Amino acid sequence: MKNPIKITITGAAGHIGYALAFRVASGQMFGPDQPIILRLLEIPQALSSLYGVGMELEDCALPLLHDTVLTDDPAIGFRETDYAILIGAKPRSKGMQRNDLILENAKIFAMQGRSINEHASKNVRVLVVGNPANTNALIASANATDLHPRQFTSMTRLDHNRALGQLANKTNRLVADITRMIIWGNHSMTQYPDIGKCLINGTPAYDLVTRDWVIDHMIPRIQRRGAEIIEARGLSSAASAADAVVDHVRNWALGTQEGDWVSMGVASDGSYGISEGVVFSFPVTCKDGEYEIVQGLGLDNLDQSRLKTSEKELLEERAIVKDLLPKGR
Ligand code: NAX
Repeated sequence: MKNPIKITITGAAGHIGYALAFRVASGQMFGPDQPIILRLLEIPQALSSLYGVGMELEDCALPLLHDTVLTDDPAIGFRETDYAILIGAKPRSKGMQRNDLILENAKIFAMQGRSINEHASKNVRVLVVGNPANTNALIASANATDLHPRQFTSMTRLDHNRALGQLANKTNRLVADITRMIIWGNHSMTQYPDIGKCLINGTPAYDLVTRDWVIDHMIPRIQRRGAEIIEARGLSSAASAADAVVDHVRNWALGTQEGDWVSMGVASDGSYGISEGVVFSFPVTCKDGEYEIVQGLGLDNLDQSRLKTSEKELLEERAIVKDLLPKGR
């Protein structure tokens, strides 16, 4: 029997956390032979609800779930953890400006970065989901001064999966037939869903759909998909977000398929002219718990201007939180 993997989920009593915990504990993230210890972290006001999640996990009698820790103390929540999935964040309240929301959340992620640095496994892998996810990942990473920025990523896999769904639907093919989707940039309205390199059973996607459809329908629909779901359900995406978390971490830990890649928000190393350090979504391949940004993809002027627009937004976000970034990060 393998040693259990410790996985921390913050905001575990929230909508995404609730959808995620059961999937992780049932083996969907790391496979059917990998025991799991869950460390579920919440704020004090949500502890009662978290205890309910704990009871339900117990009632599932999941054979892979070796232990569940329920806490509002980050030192306990992150203790020796191998994977930290940071979902818990402050929602926008009425009248709150975007900059205030970024700053409020920045404080949470700065504190969590320091706590992860102090308490987690030195090989911890961190996925930030709570918005603004890219900049929160930057803040957490910058405050985890003994850890490498490559240990911190942010989630654009939901956008990636949304784009796969749209393209499969439009071309009447299966999602499994499509490879090489890309989401570039920020998890926000400036993200760039790029099907320019996509293959559908080996055929370039642009042989099967028109540019007008991509520019006028697909891209704006993915950029606004979150709002479309809120309008329909009265609630934000939760099951699909949890599904994307499972995909992101599984690929990071266990690898991507030969000949394909996935989208992840990672610290830019200057690839494609993006400023170093900002957490930007790139196409990446993964192997043995490490990712590599896919290099050498051709970008036309329109592609480049879309990347620059998203980079500009991320640089503005970084400027807003600069006081929470230790010098040089
Ligand atoms: P909920 O409001 O349902 O849940 C958030 C939970 O986090 C709450 O239970 C709250 O008590 C907890 N929390 C708040 N501060 C915390 C802290 N400091 N430590 C631990 N727990 C804390 O939101 P939910 O729908 O689950 O969404 C969570 C976050 O994911 C939001 O920021 C949301 O914007 C973001 N999303 C990011 C996505 C992405 O692709 N990156 C997509 C889905 C989602 O919109």
